[in-house]
Amino acid sequence: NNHKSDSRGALIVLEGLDRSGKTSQSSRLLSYLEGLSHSVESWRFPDRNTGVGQMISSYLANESQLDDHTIHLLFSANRWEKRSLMESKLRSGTTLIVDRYSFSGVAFSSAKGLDIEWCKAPEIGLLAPDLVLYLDIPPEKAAERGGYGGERYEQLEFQRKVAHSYQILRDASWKTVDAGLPLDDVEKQLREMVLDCVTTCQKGKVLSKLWS
Ligand code: 2DT
Repeated sequence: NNHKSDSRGALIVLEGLDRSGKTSQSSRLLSYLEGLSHSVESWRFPDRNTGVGQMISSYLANESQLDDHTIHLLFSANRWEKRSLMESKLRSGTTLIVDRYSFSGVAFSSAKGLDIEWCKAPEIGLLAPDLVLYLDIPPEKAAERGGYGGERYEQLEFQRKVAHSYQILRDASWKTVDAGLPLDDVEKQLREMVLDCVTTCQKGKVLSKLWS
């Protein structure tokens, strides 16, 4: 029996401003780990496929208006509705590469002026990532990259505030990569960090909860 009971997949989160390259790097990391025959899935939040996700999606498209607290709680609910599936995937050995998580929730809502502790509260008890990868890019540089889409939040002035919120949220456990570098260079750095984390979780590492 080569499976220790506590062997599991890794919960790996990518965070960063819009246009920092999270989505490109998520798919590259997925291919990389698949190539090494790891069981791996790529997830993203918001997950727009659920009922809650559809409400979020129409808010982001400016097709509906919601109070800042309300939308914050919907983003959080959207993670809670995936929590048990997330845990069972991880325990069955599947690594999850997640494009945005609770940190986006707190960074974006607190950038609007909501109290940061209030923003963190509904995230308490969600699974804590094993690794947070922060794709670091100055808001001005991100804005130069082929333009934002038309969604709410995709404006330089607001992204500056989000960058500031991320700075407050970041702790020593986060791994920061210079996302202004060419995609291949960023990927190379991320591969190493991710593989390291996957190996640690395979050997058995306690699955913990936010915020810890
Ligand atoms: P994408 O462009 O990555 O789909 O994100 N957001 C995201 C929040 O405000 N709170 C959250 O909890 C999450 C996960 C960031 C859509 C936008 O939604 C924002 C950008």
